[in-house]
Amino acid sequence: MTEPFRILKPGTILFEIAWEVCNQIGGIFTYLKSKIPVMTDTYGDDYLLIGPYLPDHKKAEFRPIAALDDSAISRTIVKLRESGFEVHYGHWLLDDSRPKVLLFNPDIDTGQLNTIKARLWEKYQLSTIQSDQILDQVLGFGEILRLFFSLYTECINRDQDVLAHFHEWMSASCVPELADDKVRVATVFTTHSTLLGRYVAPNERHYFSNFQNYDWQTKANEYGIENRLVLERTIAKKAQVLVTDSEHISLECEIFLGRKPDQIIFNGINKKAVLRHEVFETYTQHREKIDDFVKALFLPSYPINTDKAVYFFTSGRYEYRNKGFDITLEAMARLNGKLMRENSDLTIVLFVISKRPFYHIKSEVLEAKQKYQDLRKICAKISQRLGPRLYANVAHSGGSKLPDLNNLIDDELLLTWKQAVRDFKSYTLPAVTMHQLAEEDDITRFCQTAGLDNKESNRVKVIYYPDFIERAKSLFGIDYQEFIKGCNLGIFPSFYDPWGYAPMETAMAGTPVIASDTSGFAHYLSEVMPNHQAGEMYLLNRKFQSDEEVINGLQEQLFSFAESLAREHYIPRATLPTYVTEPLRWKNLQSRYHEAYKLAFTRLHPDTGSY
Ligand code: 1S3
Repeated sequence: MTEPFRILKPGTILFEIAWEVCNQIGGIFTYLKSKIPVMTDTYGDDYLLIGPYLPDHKKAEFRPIAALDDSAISRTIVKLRESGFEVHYGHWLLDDSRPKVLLFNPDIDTGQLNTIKARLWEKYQLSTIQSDQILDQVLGFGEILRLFFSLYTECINRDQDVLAHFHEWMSASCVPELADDKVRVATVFTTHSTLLGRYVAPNERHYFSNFQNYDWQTKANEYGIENRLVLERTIAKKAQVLVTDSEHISLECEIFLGRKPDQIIFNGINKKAVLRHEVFETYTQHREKIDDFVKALFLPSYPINTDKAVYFFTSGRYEYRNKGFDITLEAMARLNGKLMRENSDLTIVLFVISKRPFYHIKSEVLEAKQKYQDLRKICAKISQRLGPRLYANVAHSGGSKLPDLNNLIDDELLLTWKQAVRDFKSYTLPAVTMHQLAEEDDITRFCQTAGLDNKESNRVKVIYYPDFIERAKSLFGIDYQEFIKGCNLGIFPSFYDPWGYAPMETAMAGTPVIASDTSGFAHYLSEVMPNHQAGEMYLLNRKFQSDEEVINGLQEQLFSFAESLAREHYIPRATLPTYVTEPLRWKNLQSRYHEAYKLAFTRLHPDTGSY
């Protein structure tokens, strides 16, 4: 048997730490989920993840390990628990692997928190007098991590190496002290965005022309995030190795964080991109499920022909402007106006998928789904009963003419049918938002004011789905990956999206994509495939165009896409060539991390030479 490929010395323990471990929020969750299978294949039980234990954690995805053994991890957990910290140890239940995870409750004792704050002020002039719940949790989580690594390195052999790979500032507040206290842990800090970028970009029109001239302190003050930024800068400076995922964020690191990243490592994918013959098959299969839901929602109010409808979608973390939801909605509203004026018979359904706080799925939506299913059952029953009668009639009459089907239905069946049709009918407009939101947001407000309210005459219908699409609880009966395969186009005109997993996943799934030139993925594409000749990839120039120009351009693009799709029978699908997709597979990106990890160990032990 050949040894599995390892990029670290045998016995090295590798921890990956992120706020999104067992906690889906945005792209870092996708990053971890897609990377984990390769990591567990390579390192097995020497690979562990650490995240925060939060009240609304998806308990279903975490299976605790009941009995602790005599391992270093178990002994460290016991010590942490004895010190009063809440530590959960178990497996993260993902589709393809079951990595071990540690979850720390970040809500720690106030007295303890104050001691940490005083220490951080003394050591790093990090002022946290003006704190908030998130920052307190970040510091609490960091403190448990600091203690964890200090204790853990005392429990293992002196010659055993430990590497801690942190993602984003929220998971990494312990990094400066780990370095200064000389804890035997090599640290790699990957920043997937910068705090200042996330705050400033959506609010400043000429962000991409101006960001290189910003003074980080002035901007941080302006946006009220100085304490967080000082923390982020200290982490970036003290980590042994700093990594980021795109050229743009690398520049932000230099300007806002005061350190040029050691490496730019693109984000990867786990599975191969779908092949050409698969894309049509999977499209039809998943499209049917989406069709069923669209019929259930709209048919009670008015007729809709799903055979001719065009399905667009956009998705991502709820950052209205950063993810380009504002641009997508505005372009769709204008497109709706144009199609109405032209009396077009096109129907476009726009799905907006972004997790928001909600109470429950709206009862009218669940009812519509139930009634549609009831109606389908009754139709099946009628056809079952009618079949033999029709056959008998044809056999009897010699089949010279079709009988009046009404005469073949008995009263009981007719009554059931009429009742079901009556129940199915609705006199209100189909809902725009599928769930009862905890509060209105920019998406619902925009739809209301722009008349995207699903009335019959609208040519653009909207289905706002404020939750992650997961098979077990999704209204479509499929998961997100299947859902995107059943749509016609993904629209991602993001303004600030450092890498952009959503457009990448869509392209890999074989669905055409409109992506903005501000995302790292689109930038990568433009470099390796300058003419986008091999697929339905459309690049939107956002960096240096005004919103008005972008909206107009997008509206035209959407119009011509929808029109040609409705007119021609050909359904465009995108397949990216392997020279584009293969470099993005995690198994091929691993060697880049190898370099980063080696560098971290070399810097941790400068006197022993290179790793
Ligand atoms: C970030 O997650 P987000 O969706 O908040 O990290 C992702 C992974 O690197 C990246 O794809 C995305 O652009 C960032 O925004």
